[in-house]
Amino acid sequence: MAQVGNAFDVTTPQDLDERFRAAVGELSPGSADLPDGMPAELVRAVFDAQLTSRHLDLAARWLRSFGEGFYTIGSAGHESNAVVAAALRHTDPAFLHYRSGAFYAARVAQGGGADSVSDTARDVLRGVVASASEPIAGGRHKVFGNAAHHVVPTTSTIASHLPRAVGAAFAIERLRKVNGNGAAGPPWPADALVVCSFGDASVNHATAAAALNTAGWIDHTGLRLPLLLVCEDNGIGISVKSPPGWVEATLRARPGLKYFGAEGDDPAAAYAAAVEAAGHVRRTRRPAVLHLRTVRFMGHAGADAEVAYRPAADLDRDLGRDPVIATARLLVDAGLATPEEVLARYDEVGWQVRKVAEEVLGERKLAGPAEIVATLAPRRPVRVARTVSDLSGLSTADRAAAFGGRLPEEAGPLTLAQTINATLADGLLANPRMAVFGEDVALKGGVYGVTKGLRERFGATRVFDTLLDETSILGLGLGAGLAGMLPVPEIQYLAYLHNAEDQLRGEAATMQFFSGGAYRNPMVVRIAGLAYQEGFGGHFHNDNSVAVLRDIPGLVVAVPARADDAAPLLRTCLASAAVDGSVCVYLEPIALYHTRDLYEDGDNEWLAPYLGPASWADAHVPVGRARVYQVGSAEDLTIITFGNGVRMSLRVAARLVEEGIGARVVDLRWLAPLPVADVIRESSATGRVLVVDETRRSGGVGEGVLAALVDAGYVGSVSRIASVDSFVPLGPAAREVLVAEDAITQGARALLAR
Ligand SMILES: Cc1ncc(C[n+]2csc(CCOP(=O)(O)OP(=O)(O)O)c2C)c(N)n1
Ligand SMILES: [Mg+2]
Repeated sequence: MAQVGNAFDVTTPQDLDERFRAAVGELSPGSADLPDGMPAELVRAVFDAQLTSRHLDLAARWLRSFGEGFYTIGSAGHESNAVVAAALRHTDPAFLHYRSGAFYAARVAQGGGADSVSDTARDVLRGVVASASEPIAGGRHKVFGNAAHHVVPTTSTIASHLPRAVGAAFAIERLRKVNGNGAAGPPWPADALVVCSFGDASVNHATAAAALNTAGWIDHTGLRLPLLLVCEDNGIGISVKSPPGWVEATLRARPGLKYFGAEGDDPAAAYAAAVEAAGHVRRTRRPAVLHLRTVRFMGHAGADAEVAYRPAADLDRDLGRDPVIATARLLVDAGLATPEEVLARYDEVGWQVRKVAEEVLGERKLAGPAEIVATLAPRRPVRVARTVSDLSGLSTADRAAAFGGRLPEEAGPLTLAQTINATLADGLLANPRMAVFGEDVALKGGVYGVTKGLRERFGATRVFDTLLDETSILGLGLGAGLAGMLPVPEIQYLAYLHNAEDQLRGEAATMQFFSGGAYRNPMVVRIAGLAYQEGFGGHFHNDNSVAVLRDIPGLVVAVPARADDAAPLLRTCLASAAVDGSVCVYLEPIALYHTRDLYEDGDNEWLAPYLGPASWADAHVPVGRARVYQVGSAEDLTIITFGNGVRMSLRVAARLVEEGIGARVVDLRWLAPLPVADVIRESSATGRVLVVDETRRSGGVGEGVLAALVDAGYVGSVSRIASVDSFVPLGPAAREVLVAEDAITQGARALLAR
């Protein structure tokens, strides 16, 4: 053990091991009473979980030492979190911090398997060695996750799991009401609570601040939220100390959150605090935070030399607060075990863990891209189509009631906005677990009236206004989807997606990938976006950038340009979310919401009648299928576009016909996955392609179309009209940067003149 004076300059696995043996050896057996409510069995179970976790950390370092382990962030010093698991039920969904290893071990033991030490070790070490047999992520990441134990995997992005945990707690309460409609129960019992752990530095993250605020806000409105937040406070985030007292001050200051505190090196008191906190949450269905003070051993991760930034005295002090030694002391003080028996158990667990480490290190790793992406976003288009066609049975009487006596198919031609409204209503009617929510969607019915009347017809449980925070809106969707709802959150403007984007990218899109499909977040995120609003808004209401959505693996992005596509595309998204757990973005072109005309004023050509359920099967549009308009001979030119570009291109194509030029206009309809087969076929049909892309030249949709053509070996001519790499300015200047009809016309002529 390296020593400076009587302090350590770095804590190694050997230090921890030697220190444990020495400290236990010095204990003298006693006959003290166990604290009230803490039976001997429970202390033993907590101790076993702590030992398992400690030895897993040591094993991870051992595996790393010869290149067979790929993850060394450990739980050593945090093992007091085992008492939190002990205070909860096996069926309480848990979203865990990466140092909640002892919680995980205790949870596995609660599951009642024959050998919980080996079972835990196998789960965790398969993650460490990236084994394809790892039970939840299949070697895609080292996570704590196991559906059989109701542990939902979390990502490494600090605090990003908190909004989802809020959403899951919200949904558990919401589903109690929905179940009154006869729907199946949620995956968790109705009296479950959600537990979510995180570190002390994480408290400061915007995402954590959002979740803590949202939990308090929900409570303040009188709604119930059975959420137990657990801050595992080791006083430091990598190398940056949390200012003394800050974490407690900020957690205590949160309106709506009841604060409980506990010291990790006092297992009896920590357990009592956890029981009290959990009891409060379960009984009152109101959120609470348990501030569990821990220590951190062996640095942040394997390669972290703490000595560079932590005074030796700090490390020494932490070693005096080892939670595993504290539980050993409790056992010995109470006469439940002699020091020798404690050490014997320590070694026995150590051998079991090491044995599993040796077993798993040679296991097969993921092989090849196909296996790796197999769990990313599985799609079953036939089932999706069948789900849509099954809706033909929707009762006319129910629909008449839901639509206030006037069915939308009898209302004459509708706008894009009216069609989306009617489709959402039919969706809400068809699926009692579907919920529509966001800023201003309920009482007001949306900034553009798209959700008008839905709250009146379906009630505030199904259609509701949220607080103004996009991170929390998406988080509610993530948690609600996990809990078995079909969430349809709205992001009011595309520009405001960006500050919350990680909830889509890091959380939603990764869930099936990191959980082998055991957990899914079916979700259809409606986003109002794209440019060309006449006389309104500037950049933030006319954002024309979707680059941030285009490269998220597995994400579905639909853009309906007109009413008769809006309904089938939305139904497909809803069905795909329900059937395959797809994460879908339904991007609504604001400028086309209320557009009525196509070629000339009053022609009403941009409207379309709404089709009743009997026609939905025929009208079904699978994910990734484009729409083709043949204009004139349709032989001279292929225009590939989407959104506002469809209307502009159709207008241009109509004028080109007068010049004797026949064009086919391809509406991509899906920006992800791109309808590559349709694009190639329609491009090859004319050999001349004009990409009309209202998003930016850099990172815009057009880049993807051009790349698809090149990849497919397309050999014809091709050119691109795209918007300028700029933010969209206010007023008429917007036209200077956006794709305009003149530019499309010139682009077409230039292409034909080549
Ligand atoms: C959003 C984000 N930023 C940065 C990181 C890199 N990082 C990983 S752990 C960590 C410190 C976290 O400290 P704390 O919340 O106290 O947890 P601890 O590791 O101490 O248990 C940082 C900065 C990250 N994972 N996510
Ligand atoms: Mg910390």
